Amino acid sequence: MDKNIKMSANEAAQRILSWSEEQAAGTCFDRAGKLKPCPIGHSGACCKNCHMGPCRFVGKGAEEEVRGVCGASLGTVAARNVLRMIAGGTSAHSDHARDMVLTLLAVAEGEAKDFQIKDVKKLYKMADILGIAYGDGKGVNAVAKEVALTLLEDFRRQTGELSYVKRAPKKTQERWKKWGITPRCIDREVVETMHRTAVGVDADPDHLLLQGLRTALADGWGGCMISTDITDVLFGTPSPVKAEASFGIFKEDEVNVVVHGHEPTFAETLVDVVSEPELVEYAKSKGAKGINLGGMCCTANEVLMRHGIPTAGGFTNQEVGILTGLIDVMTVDVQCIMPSIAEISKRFHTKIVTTSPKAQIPGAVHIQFDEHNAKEVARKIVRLAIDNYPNRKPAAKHENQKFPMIAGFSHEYIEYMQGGRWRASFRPLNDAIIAGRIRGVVGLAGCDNPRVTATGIHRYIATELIKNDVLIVSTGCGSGACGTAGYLTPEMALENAGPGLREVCEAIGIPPVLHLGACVDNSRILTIASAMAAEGGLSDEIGGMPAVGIAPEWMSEKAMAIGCYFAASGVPVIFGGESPVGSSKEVTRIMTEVWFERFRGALHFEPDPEKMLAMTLEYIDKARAELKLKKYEPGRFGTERVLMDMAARREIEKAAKPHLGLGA
Ligand code: NFS
Repeated sequence: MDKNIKMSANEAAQRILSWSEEQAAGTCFDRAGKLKPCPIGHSGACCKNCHMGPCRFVGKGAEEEVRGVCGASLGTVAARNVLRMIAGGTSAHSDHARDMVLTLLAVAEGEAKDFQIKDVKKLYKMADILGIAYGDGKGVNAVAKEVALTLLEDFRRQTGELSYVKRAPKKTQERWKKWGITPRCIDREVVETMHRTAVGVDADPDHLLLQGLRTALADGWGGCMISTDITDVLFGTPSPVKAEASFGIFKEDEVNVVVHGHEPTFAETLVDVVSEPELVEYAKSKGAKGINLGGMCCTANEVLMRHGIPTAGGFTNQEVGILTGLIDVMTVDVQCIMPSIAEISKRFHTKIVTTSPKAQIPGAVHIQFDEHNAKEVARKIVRLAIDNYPNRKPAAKHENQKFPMIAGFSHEYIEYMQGGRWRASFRPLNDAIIAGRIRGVVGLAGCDNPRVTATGIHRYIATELIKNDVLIVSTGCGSGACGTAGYLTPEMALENAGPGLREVCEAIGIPPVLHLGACVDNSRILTIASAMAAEGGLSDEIGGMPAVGIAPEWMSEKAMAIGCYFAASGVPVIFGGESPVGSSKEVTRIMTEVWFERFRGALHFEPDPEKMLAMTLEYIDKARAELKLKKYEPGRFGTERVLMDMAARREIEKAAKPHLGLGA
């Protein structure tokens, strides 16, 4: 068997990678083969927070006897390393969120003419939460301005609490208070984390890790949630859309523009301009039939969720996409962009365009995007792509494989789909769990990773969980992995789901894996879990729900921040791969047993996919037993309220204009 077979579980990627080997075009898979991770740093046993080191904690008894030059123990060092990852991840999500707040402010002040507020209802919902008055002749922009200014405080407030903390169930908030981890704001928590992990400051692993959780909560209930909300307000709250995924989305006879990175604003502008008749005519003048927009990673998820723009998948697909030779321009903004794409693109005609003032890549063209002149910049980049279309080189590897998919499951839509516009609630979901029709819920998230068979563990976990009647909500590259495998269709439920989950999916017309959006949209899982707690019948806090978070192929610091905010919120989380704190038994115990005792969440690291699955089901079944729910038995359900089917929902809404959505 070709060794590339092991690189990616995506068959089209395998074919392209086999071809690329002949061309000796290095990809992350080749580099992962050549660069073995340092086993000392990989398990958290290396400290480089000052220049007396790096100090490496190796040998027998390292945990008990070995000390760094400053006297720090292995537990201190392993905990500090985790904290710095959390701070890095929180910074990434939250800096993105800050830009969203500033864009909302610019729109409200009439300074970003190419954007408007699309979801006024959601803006008012935010205003309600933030205690901002609206109506009574107060204009939408005035409300938006106040919302933006209030949320800016969440970055710089020195005392008090993050605004969105109050969205969590009361009991969850009480746990945070008790352990002193309620975040004050975003920037202060990140700065304090960097301070406390500097040489000679906080040395108590448990005390350090509590600050890690506080910072992670600032990420989840701050950066991520703010980002999701404002993106919905500016560009529309998602509802289900049909789209396609994998490398076949690139068209041979059209100009292909690909958006890659994380920020939605520039990509939204591209969505607007690519259909402008003048640009389409210009593309035709160069021999193309039209302009085709596609995406990669989380920028892709943003425009997929709202417009059905097709995706070529997640992190490990970015270089592979370029190897198709069909991408005329790839725009990149921030995060998860391999600098190597500029190098690999030189073999073809592809132009890489960096658009953020924060990120430039040697070998790429830099055309800076600014929300004040958004469309102008977008048109310039599309013209660049059109001019580049005739330069395509024959030596490349085209692929036709693509799968249909359904995306666009916002919190709001999930509520709507369970009862229509007038009876929207989480009751039917809770009832289905109570009755054992749905055994539990798993958030399948995080990166895909060239250190394993990329996307393969996501697929395995998704397949096995739905067989076991576990409903999956997915985000980020987890969604990409499922989408490029054809798992995001309702048919997937018919073919693979257990009998209870299948019945629920058929009744509502949904896939068994619900695509919730980008990684920042993990915040949608927090709001869904809070709504389930408020609905009653299950746990009255996020902790104790038959729910687990899994990031089977994680690699980014952002994933660490996410895993920790779920753990602090009450969700047991399982990450794949070797543990980054594996060298310290003490830190491992705190992150699993101690956190579970205090918050009912935990963060485990488990490289074996089968064990990951077994742990997940065990957590779910234990939670069911503690909630005194019916013991899960495949195909045998208790009684509960009937889920609304599409016909019943339409009946209720005859008089009202139905919400845009799947089949509605
Ligand atoms: Ni999340 Fe999205 Fe993917 Fe990992 Fe990177 S793209 S923000 S970090 S690699 S899931």
